[in-house]
Order: sequence, then structure tokens, then C-alpha cells
Amino acid sequence: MADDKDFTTETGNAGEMQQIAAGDTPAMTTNFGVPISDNENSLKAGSRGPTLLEDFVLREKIFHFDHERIPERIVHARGSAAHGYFECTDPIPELSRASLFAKKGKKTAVFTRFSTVAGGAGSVDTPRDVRGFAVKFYTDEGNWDLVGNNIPVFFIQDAIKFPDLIHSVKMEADRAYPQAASAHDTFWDFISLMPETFHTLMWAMSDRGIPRSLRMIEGFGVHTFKLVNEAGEESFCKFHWRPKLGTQSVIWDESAKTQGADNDFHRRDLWEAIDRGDYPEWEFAVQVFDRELADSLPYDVLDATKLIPEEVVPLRVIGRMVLDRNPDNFFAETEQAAFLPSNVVPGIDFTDDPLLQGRLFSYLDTQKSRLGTTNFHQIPINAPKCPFANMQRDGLMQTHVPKGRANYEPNSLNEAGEDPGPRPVSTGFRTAEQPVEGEKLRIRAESFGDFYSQPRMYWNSLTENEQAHVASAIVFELSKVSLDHIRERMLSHLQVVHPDLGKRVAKGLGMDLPKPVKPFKEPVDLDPSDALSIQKNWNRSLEGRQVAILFDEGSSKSDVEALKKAVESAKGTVFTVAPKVGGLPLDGGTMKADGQLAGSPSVLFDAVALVLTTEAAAKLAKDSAAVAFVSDAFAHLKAIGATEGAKALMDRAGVEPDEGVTDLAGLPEAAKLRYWDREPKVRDLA
Ligand code: HDD
Repeated sequence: MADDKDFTTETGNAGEMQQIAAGDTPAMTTNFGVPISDNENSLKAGSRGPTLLEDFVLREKIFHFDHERIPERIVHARGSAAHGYFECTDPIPELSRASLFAKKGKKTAVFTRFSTVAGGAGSVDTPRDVRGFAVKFYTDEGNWDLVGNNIPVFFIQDAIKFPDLIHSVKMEADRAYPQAASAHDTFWDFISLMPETFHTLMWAMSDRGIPRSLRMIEGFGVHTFKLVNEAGEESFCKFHWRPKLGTQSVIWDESAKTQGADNDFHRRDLWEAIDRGDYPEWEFAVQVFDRELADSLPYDVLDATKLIPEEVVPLRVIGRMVLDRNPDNFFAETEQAAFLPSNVVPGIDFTDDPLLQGRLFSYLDTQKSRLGTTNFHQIPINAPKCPFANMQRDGLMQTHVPKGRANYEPNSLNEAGEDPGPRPVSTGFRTAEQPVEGEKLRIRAESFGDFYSQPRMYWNSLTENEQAHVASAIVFELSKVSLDHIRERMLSHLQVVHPDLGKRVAKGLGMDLPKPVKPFKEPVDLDPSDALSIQKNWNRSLEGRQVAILFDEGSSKSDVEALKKAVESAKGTVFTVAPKVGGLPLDGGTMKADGQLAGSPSVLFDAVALVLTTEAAAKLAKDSAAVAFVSDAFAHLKAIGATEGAKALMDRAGVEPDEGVTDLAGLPEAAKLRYWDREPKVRDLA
């Protein structure tokens, strides 16, 4: 027995823990505060005997572990978030009495969660998908949740279709695949039967569906909301977030390969940027218009499948959001964050958009099943930062301990000297008054009936290269559809969106064009909007972009260092890559690399530099990881800067000279762009 005791104290944590606990680190305890002396061994009858039921330390630990997972979000399950602040830069009291827009320089704390839609919580970051962009503003008059996406329109017009849309895109019901992908029968079956989805579909199939970074996505409130001022006057409003780094996307082949290289590509990028002090930032803008303008538009502003181009109603930038703090704990904050479109504050109000109206119910309801209690608002991440009080009481996991007996209103307990509790105030939230009349109808407004004009406008707003990406994405996805009639039905619609799109997708599928559908409303030609294109608005900057420098034995250390300095002084970041990470002999001294070649493919970076000697390049030309590093960078339209010695590797990788292929000195400038003109050389686009 003496031996058993010695074994535990010498090699287990128990003795150590007690010592640490006696110093700076707090003692480990049970959930009820009882100090724990041994976190290594369960309580047994004899050193090799059965475990005792009496062991409350073991039972509590396993019990808690068994229940660690909560139901994941039915949509937007995979997400990453950060804390930060909203700063008002141009107050709008004439439009809204919302306190966060009241004064220039006023800061309001925010918690912002980005997400993919279709995949589960453990899925990857880079599938083709819409991205969620949900912001919780902790204003001093309560929480406002702006629960938007990176695409300004939505697939459906009425909330009653949401479960069908989501069932169709999630993994198929019998086989439970594909995970996090829209390229399958049921999604395209639904889409092909619901032409209202086409506008958002075009956006999802465009480069918007494969963003480079969460720091480089736009955000949209999607619906038309109302702003209400102190006098009760209202205006219509759409909300926009514009990333300071510019909107940037990747190439589809790159996105698919990134999935293999790093499941957490976006999550890591967001975390690391905030961690090193490169705080992501967005401008916040409103598009404000009145009923008269709304009535003059050829589409309905209550229809969430339509956008209003900036050229029609300009954006007014009124603030900025900076995300400057990573969560302390993923579960407690990001996972338990509950966003509710019904959370608005005085000065902001809803419209009758039937999609928004349905959302007002859905999000409150879902929190009860996800977080298990009507008291989810008491979880720190969800609780307002301003005082809050009402007569709602009790319920599961109640953490407030209200004093006194005033749990009803009105009461006159104050007349007896007792605390009467909170009462409604005249400055509280008031719904903007609006006349409502009409018959009770289960019907879609005729003004919602044009499904083709805006998808066509979007197509016409893109560059030729972006159009080719859309057509190719649709070909890719429909090629994964196994049922011919779905493909045919899509073709009969796509040619109505635009004859060119229909023809190109048919050609890409190797199918004949069927007869076009007869639309409910004939499409009209709306003016294209340059603001909708990513490439036309490219941010020519190294900020937020990362350059990989590949070196090997004999490379010039000073060349690597000079390039690193040049990239960093232009606000880019550098990641060094070598066949071995531990340190290689370079010309000028040894150097360690940040990543090993096989685990650091070029899909993870925005541009690559090859600082290689002739000997090293000849050796690497026989290494498939090195060849793929270069050929992928070329195929993904990235800048490549190289020493003369790197030629053998460049040749083996099929690099042909163009504007984006440069010497080391030219790379910091070249790395600000992608080389769209190169694309026809490296792939066959639809
Ligand atoms: Fe939704 C989550 C965005 C329509 C029902 N939605 C959710 C999230 C985002 C959006 C960003 C994740 C929030 C987070 O990070 O926790 N959803 C949208 C947008 C829509 C939209 C921009 C249309 C304009 N959603 C929509 C409809 C319904 C829902 C029409 C139901 C009728 N959405 C939900 C939900 C979720 C959700 C099931 C899942 C988890 C949650 O709410 O909290 O209730």
C-alpha cells in the first residue's frame, strides 16, 4: 500500500496541484467550491479495486462533461466572433432617435459573429456559401441585433419557405451528405422550382460566395427597416457594412484546396489579425429613402429578394465598427450568443417585409431549444450592458435574485414604503404608427412577382471575368446534380435571367438549351450597378494580405529579410516557408521558417516569393509540394516574385511571364492584385 501512495504523489498531478494552488493559481474545486486534492485518480476500493459511487468529484466531472454540447444552430452553426465597438462618425438625430447615432464620437460596445449557413458547427470555413454577419450592439437603451449576411438579398420572400430552403441545402435527409455544400440534388431541385431564389443564387454562385477573409466581406441588413426620429417621423432604411480592407474573394479551385489545407482558414485569420493588433474595421452606412421613392421603384422594397442600387439611393456613412478583442471563451461567448432580429431599440423599427416578420418569431423561439431556458438573456454575452428590469420571473436557470414582492404591475406598494419595481416610461420604445387595413389573405403581393430583372442586373454589373466565375460555378454545381430534369429546368430559367448565361451554362454542361420558361412578369432591363462588382472596386493595397516567402538551403538571407521588410512596411504580413522548419543554413546565416512546405501550400497566401538558388530550385522541381506551391499560385492568379535561380522550379510549375510574375523587388507592388487576365491561360471557364 505504501508503494501505491508514493506513486500518486510522485508522478501524478495531485501533489503538484496542491503546491501550485498554495501559490498564485487558485485552488481547483468542485462546482460547489470544495477544494480538490487529486485530479488524477478516481476513488477506488483498493488500488486495483472497483470505483466507488461515493466519488462525488468523479461523478460531477463526468456528469458535466457528458452535457458539454448544446444543440447547434439549425443554420449558421459554424461561426467565429469578436468583441469591439461601433463609433458614430456622422450623427443622424434628424432621422433616428437611436442613442448610438446621437453624437459624433459616441462609442457603443458590439459583439459580432460571422458564419457559414449550411454546414454544421464542426464543418469547414471555406465552402461556397452565404456568410452570416450578425452584430449585437449593446446600446444604452438596450440591445440592437442587426442579423445580416454578406449578400444584400435573400433566397426567399416569405418566412414560411425558410424550413424548405434550409432542408434542401443541408445534407440530404437519408444519406447525410454532402456536408456544407449546395452542389447537390435537393438544393437545386428547390431552387429550380422557386424562381424568387435566383437573385440570391447569382450572388452565392459569384465570388461573394467564396470570400478571402471574414475581414473582407461586406455586410447587409438585407431587409428594409425604418428609422424613427424624436418627433415620430419615419424613413425607410437599408443598412450596409463596408470592409476597410476592401471586398476580396478567392478562386473556386483555391477555395476547395484551402479546405484541405486549413479547415479553420477564416477563423484563424480573424483570430490572428485581432491578436496581433490588426483590428478589422468596417464603415457603417445607411441608405435612406421615403415612401414616395419606394413607390417609384420598379420593385417592392418589402421584398427581401431585391436590392436598391447605390446609384439609385446613395449610401451615407454614419459610423464605423472596429473588432479589437477576441473572445475569452468560444463556448461561453460565441456559441451561446443569441441574436434576435426582434431586438431593436427606440429609433429603429421593422417594416412589413414578410421575411422579416417571420424572423421576429423564429429567433426568439430557437434560443429556447438551443440554450434551454427563457432566461438566455441573462447569459453575460446576451445580457444588455444597460440596466434592465421587468416583472418576468423564475424559469430554468434563473440567476437574478429580485428582492421584495413587487412582481406585478401596476402596484401601489410604494405607498406602503416598499420598492414598487420598474414601470413603463414615456421615452420607451414606441412602434411607428402605421395604418393597416385589408382582408386576411394567404397570398404573395403581385409587386413581388418579378424574379428575373434583378438577377439580370447583377449579371450585367459584373466584369467579364466575374461573369465567367458565375457561369462556371453554376456548371460545377449542376454537374454534381444527378437528376437530368433538374438541370433542364434550371436551363429553362437561366436563359431568362440572361440569354448569355443560359447558353454558357448549357454549353458547360454539354446540354441543349430547352425552351425558356414563361415568367410570371417579363423582366425589364435595369441599369447595371458598378458597386456590385468586387473586381471593379478592388482595394489596391497590401493591408490584410499575406505574402509567403519560400527559401531553402543557400538562399540569400538578406534577400528574404529585405523582402519581409518591404512587405511589412506596406502593411502586409509575411509567412516564411521552407522544406524544414527548424533552421536552414542560408547565405548569410541560418534561418527558421514559419511553416513547412508540405503543410503550407500557396492557397493560404495572397502572393508568393521564391528566394532560391539554382541548386535548390533544381532539387525542389522534383518535389510535388514545391511544384504545386508555385503552379497553384499561378493558377490562382497570384503575384509570383522570384530570384533568377528559381527558374527550374518556375518552369516545372508551368509559370508563364505576365504582369504578375516579377523579380523580388517588384513583388510588394504586384502582390496587391490578382491577375484576372491570366485566367483564360490556366482554366477553361464557362
Ligand atoms: Fe436567419 C440564424 C441571417 C432569414 C431563422 N440567421 C441566423 C444567423 C444569421 C442569419 C447571420 C446567425 C446568427 C448567429 O450568429 O448566431 N437569416 C439571416 C438573414 C436572413 C435570415 C440575413 C434573411 C434576410 N432566418 C431567416 C428566416 C428564418 C431564419 C426567414 C426563419 C423563418 N436564422 C434563423 C434561425 C437561426 C438563424 C433558425 C439559427 C440560430 C439562430 O437563429 O439563433 O432562427
